[in-house]
Amino acid sequence: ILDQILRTKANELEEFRRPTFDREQPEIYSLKKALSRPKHRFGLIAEIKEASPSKGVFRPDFNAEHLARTYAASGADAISVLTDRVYFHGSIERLRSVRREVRLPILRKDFIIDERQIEEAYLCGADAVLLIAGAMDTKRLHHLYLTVKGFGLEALVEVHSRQEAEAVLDRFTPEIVGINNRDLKTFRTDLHVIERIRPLIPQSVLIVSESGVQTPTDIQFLQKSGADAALIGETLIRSDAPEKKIEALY
Ligand code: IGP
Repeated sequence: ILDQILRTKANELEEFRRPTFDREQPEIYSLKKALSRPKHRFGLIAEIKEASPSKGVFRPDFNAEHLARTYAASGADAISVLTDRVYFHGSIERLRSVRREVRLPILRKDFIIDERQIEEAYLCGADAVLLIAGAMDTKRLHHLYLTVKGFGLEALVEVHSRQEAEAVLDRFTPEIVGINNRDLKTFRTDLHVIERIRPLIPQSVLIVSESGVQTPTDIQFLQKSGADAALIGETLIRSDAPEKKIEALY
């Protein structure tokens, strides 16, 4: 699926138009700071995602702004906003409107392959940008990482395997690494990938475990395995009381 998404993304970029507005809020909320002193005993990045390629639309009454306010009120440390339109039914406008709702770090979740998407994230009020190691070679990844830093933003560098982690670390040391538990070939999630990857990454790097987190036991396992935070989408989005769900998980 990743290859297919990346092809769609490259096509979309042919019609890319740079936003004409400036960033409304010059202040940048640091994801790194937020995750190094989480509000609960473990970090939480709560995700706003309307649909996904494996699960379709999560619920008919999806409301991004309402979710953002609920997450913020429940002690989320940061918000992740899916901005990909074709596969996740998101948009960059949604990120802008979520920005107006919360004073928390916002992560732009998309398939970033071009500098223009990073500038767009900055202009729309994002504080951090996802960079997927599996989407490009490490030279390009490092270049985009430096572009992100150049805008004063932070990057969450996502890996799924030991090989990807090793290749990234050979070239540079990201401040925040996301370990994606979802195998994009089979769509299966396995929280145990952290056990193979964490030992390769320096202690000083913040670790976010992404995808498939559902229970308090999952959170305890991830914390014990050396993660600093979990990035949770579906479990919270499907819940009719995300605030209670967060309380129960944390
Ligand atoms: C959230 P989940 O299983 O809690 O809904 O997963 C997040 O990890 C997932 O949406 C994700 C993702 C991505 C989406 C992880 N990496 C890269 C798009 C692109």
